Amino acid sequence: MGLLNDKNALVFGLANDKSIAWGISQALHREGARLGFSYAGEALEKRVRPLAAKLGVDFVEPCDVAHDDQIEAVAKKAAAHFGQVDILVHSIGFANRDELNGYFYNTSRAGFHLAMDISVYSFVALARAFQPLMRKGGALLTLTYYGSTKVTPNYNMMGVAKAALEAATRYLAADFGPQGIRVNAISAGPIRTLAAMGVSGFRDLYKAFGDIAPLRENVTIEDCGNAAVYLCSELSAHVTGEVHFVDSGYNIMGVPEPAARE
Ligand code: NAD
Ligand code: 0WE
Repeated sequence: MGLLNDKNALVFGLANDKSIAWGISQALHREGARLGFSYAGEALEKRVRPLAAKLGVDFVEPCDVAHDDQIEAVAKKAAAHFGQVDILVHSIGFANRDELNGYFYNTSRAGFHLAMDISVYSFVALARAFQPLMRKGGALLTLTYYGSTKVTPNYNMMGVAKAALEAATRYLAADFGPQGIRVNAISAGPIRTLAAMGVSGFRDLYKAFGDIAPLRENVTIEDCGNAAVYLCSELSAHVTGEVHFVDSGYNIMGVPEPAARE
């Protein structure tokens, strides 16, 4: 018996087998959920289709979340395919590369808008579009990062966007609560995904994390998957509006242990 038997789950943000969305998809599948995937655009289809095949997923639809009509279209297709949706996973974040370097005050107006649109508004828009398909016991889940509350060099505009995403999680939780639908976020430690690669300073940050975190280990997409099972199943009934850290305890540290600094 899986923890998610008879549940339909839609996952947004799958790019490849390194994606946090892939770790989450595998865990939801393991627990018996029926899955659907949505990917950003044409270029990713050839990566996402083989992953879908591995889990027997036959709902694979494009959706660039920058466009309301594409969000509407995927919701309509999901209604026809699944009838009802129990779980929606939002694993999407984007800022222009220019916005992830140097001084935060150099963030352009257009860059600010883009990062907020793709990384924050899309969660709100998806929640609204899928609300008619969701039922009591449903769950919405998004992915955030510690740079939302503590300054992380170069994370810049994404930190501001994640702060807004965490606030949006709380407001959505209040909106959806009366319908018995919960809304939570996983705050994951640094993971070597497509979105993290080539980011300046990521290597050093990734290494330092494993030295400083209480558990002295980096986190994996499988860890995120297991936390997602908890947050999307009855195991977390009455937990909503939360930011749940999957970070080896990194966020509790004020100052690194002397031994970890060597
Ligand atoms: P990833 O590159 O595998 O996933 C990011 C996804 O966002 C991709 O699938 C990409 O196609 C999608 N995306 C970007 N623009 C889009 C658009 N306009 N429409 C639809 N989809 C779009 O990287 P990831 O690290 O798995 O990122 C997933 C989430 O996890 C993001 O919200 C990220 O901020 C968050 N996160 C990542 C880390 C990390 O260290 N990797 C840590 C904490 C949180
Ligand atoms: O949220 C993220 C990734 C965010 C991200 C990354 C990119 C790189 C490529 C958003 N947009 C883009 N746009 C691109 O063109 N993480 C939590 C991973 C991450 O990214 C960082 C980090 C960490 C950690 C960027 C700077 C500093 C630390």
